[in-house]
Amino acid sequence: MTSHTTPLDSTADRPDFDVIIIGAGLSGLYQQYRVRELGLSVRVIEAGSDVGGTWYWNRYPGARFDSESYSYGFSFSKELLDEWNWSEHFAPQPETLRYTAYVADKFDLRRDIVFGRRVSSAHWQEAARVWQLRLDDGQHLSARFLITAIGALSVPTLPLVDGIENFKGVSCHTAKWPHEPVSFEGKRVAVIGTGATGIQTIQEVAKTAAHLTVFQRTANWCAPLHNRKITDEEQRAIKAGYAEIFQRCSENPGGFVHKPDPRSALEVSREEREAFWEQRYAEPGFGIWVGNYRDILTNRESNALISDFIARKVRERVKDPATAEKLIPKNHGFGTRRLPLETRYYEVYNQPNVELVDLNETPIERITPTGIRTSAGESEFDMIIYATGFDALTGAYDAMDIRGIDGRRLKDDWTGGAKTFFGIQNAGFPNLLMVMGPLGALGNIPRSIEFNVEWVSRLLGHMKARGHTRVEARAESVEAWMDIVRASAVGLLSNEVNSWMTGVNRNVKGKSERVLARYSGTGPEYRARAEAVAAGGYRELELG
Ligand code: NA7
Repeated sequence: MTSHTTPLDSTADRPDFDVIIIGAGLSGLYQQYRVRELGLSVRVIEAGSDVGGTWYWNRYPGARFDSESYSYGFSFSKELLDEWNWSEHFAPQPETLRYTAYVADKFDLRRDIVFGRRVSSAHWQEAARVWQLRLDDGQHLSARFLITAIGALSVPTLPLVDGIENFKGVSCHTAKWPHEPVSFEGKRVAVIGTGATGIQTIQEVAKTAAHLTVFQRTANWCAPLHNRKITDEEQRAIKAGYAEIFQRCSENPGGFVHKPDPRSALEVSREEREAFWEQRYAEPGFGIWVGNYRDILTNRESNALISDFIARKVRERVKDPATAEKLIPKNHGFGTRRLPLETRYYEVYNQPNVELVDLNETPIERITPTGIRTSAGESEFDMIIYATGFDALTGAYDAMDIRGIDGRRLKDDWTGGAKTFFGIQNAGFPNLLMVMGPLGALGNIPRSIEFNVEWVSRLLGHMKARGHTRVEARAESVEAWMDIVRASAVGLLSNEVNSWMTGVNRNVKGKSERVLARYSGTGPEYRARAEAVAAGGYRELELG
C-alpha cells in the first residue's frame, strides 16, 4: 500500500473541482444535487445533448416503464412529488425524459453540466490525490473525487455479423434511436432481438409496418403490463399515498411496490395456485415476477409449474401452434431472465404482416446491402432495428481508460468479472465512487440510485467534516463483499442462465462465459449492510 503523506488541500494541489460526476441521468442528477448541498464544487460531464441518461438514449418506439411510474420517480423531494403528475401507470419514454428535464430545471442543475462530451480517460494521481480526466475534445479537468453515474446498461452492442455497415436502408440500435420521428408505414422492417426492448419495439412497429420480420435467437418469458391512464382520483390517491408506496418498495427485495407471497408454490393446492396466478396475470406490472410465491425463482419444481402456466397462456394467445412453440422458452424457466412486460405482444404474431424467424433453425449469415441473409436465404428490408442489448454492468467502465494507483487499469482488474465494495468502490482506485456500479443493488433502479447516492454523499460529508481527502476500499473489504455477493447467488435459478444479469453477451469479446456479475441478494439486506458500514465509521475503508 502506498503511504499517504500529502498535505490536505494545499493550493498547489487544488484540483479544478471537488467532484466530477460522469453522466447526467437519474444517478448523476441526484448525485449532483447532493454534492452541491454539501457545499462542494461540482462539474458533470454528459455525452448526450441533454439530461436523461437511459431515457435520453432509449427513445425507440414503445419505450416505457415496467415499474409503476409512481414507484419510479425520485422520493427525496416532497415538493417534486407534489408537483409532478404521471399520466399513465407505466409512463412512456417521452414523459420520463420530460421528468428528468423538469428535475434538472427545478433544482437548477444544468449550469454545472457540460453536454456533448465524453470522458476518454481518468487517471489517479497519488501524490496530488486527484483524478486527472481527459475529455474527447482534448480538454483536461481534475477533481478530488470522481463519481461515475454511467449506467448499468448504457453501451449498446451490435451482432458480430458481417455487412452491418453496408446496409443501404435505414438501420439503428434501439439505444441510438434518432431524435426525429420515424415512420414504419409501407416499410419492410426487421427487428433483431426479443429482450425487454425488442418486445416493446415489436408491439409498436407491428401496428403500422407493411411487413415486420422478427429475428429471435432466444425466446423470453413475458407477462402482460396492463398499462392505462391514471385517473384524477388515482392521481390524488397516489399523491396522498407516496409514503406508503415508498415504504412498500423498501420492503420488496427488488424495490418494487409488489408484495411476495411468503408461501411456497408447492404448499398450496393446484386450484389455489392457478387462481392466484390468474389474478397476478391479470394485474398490472411485475407482480407475477416479484410478487409471486417465494420460491418460484429458487425451486425447480415451483418454477416448472409457473413456467407451465405461462406457456399455456402463450398457446391460448398465439393462433398458430408452431409459432406459439417457438415463442415459449425451452432453455430457461419463467423469470430467470429479466421479465419483459408486454401489451398484446403475442397477438402480434396473429397478424398477417408479421413473421417470426427462429435463428436457432436458420442463423443469420450476414447483413447484405438490401437485407438479411440467413441459412434459409435472403430477405429484403427497408429498415433493420437492432434490439440487441448492451455491454452490461461493466461496459461503460471498460469504454474509458480508468487507471488507479501505479497506473493499474480498472479493465484489467475486472478481467473475469468485476470486484467491488457494495458496487461503490474498488481497492486500488481511491476517490472513485460508483453510483450503481457493478455488484451493487439493481432492481427498481431509482430506489437503488437514491440509496446509493445518499450513501456516497454521507461518506463525502463525513470526509469533509474531518478534512479527509482520500478514501479507498481495503482489499479485504472488497473480498468480504464479494463473499456476500457469492453467497447471495447460491440457489437462484437465474444464475444458471445466460443473460446480461450473469455477464453474458456473445457480441462482446471476453463475455461468452457466465461470471458473478451482480449482487442477487435483497435490497433490504444490501441497505442494512451498507448502513452498518456508515454507522460504524467506515472501518472497511481507508480514510486519510
Ligand atoms: P437484452 O435483454 O440483452 O436482449 C437482447 C436481445 O438481443 C436478446 O433477445 C438477444 O438474444 C438478442 N441478440 C443479441 N445479439 C444477437 C445476435 N447477434 N443475433 C440475434 N439476436 C441477438 O437487451 P434489452 O435491450 O432487450 O434489455 C436490456 C435491459 O434494458 C432490460 O433488461 C431492461 O432492464 C431494460 P439472446 O437472448 O442473447 O439469445
